[in-house]
Amino acid sequence: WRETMAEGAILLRGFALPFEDRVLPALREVIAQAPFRHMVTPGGYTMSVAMSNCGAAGWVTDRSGYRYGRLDPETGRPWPALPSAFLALALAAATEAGYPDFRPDACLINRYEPGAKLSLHQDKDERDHSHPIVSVSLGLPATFQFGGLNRNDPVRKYALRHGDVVVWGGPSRLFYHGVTELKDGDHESLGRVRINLTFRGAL
Ligand code: MD3
Ligand code: FE
Repeated sequence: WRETMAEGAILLRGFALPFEDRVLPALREVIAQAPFRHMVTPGGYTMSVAMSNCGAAGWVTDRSGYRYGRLDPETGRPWPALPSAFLALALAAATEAGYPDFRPDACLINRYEPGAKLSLHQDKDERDHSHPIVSVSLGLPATFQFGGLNRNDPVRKYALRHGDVVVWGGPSRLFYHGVTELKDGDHESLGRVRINLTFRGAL
């Protein structure tokens, strides 16, 4: 159940399953306070993935660029706090992968409906790239792809399923990655969506 995808990238199959009873209700509470929205890229495209955030800071994009901010631009209020169930899951996964000191302050929540995708990109809006990133997949399965440090490096594909967790640190932290168009399906607890929680040390 523990697989190395690349140097520093560890896939923990099903690691989130024991946390699901606490994580799913907490997710619903966060979304009630900070609803999913389709953000616009600096290039003017509306993203097919709907997003929200919790934690001290949230990742946002609009015509002026990508950044982390303490306020939800839709409501003008601070992002909801990181639920204790989210924090417990992120810390347990990071510890399992060899990062016992991980202290996430931002959790991006991505919602994929059938057809939604995330093009190949790097995560580099965080201040300190020495922190790992912990990613939790929930709901419908997705095809995740990742390459290397250059956009044209060859990509490898992985199926990420409900409950899978990936911890990205070290050399893999800045690898290009993305998610191919979500296929339709029906997940027993989440329905026709995939949710991804991405925990980061952003500030
Ligand atoms: C590899 N999200 O929000 S999570 C993102 O499934 C993002 O929603 C995807 O990429 C999703 O930025 C992928 C897995 C992931 C997250 C961060 C990474 C893979 C990564 C950072 C470096 C390398
Ligand atoms: Fe990313």
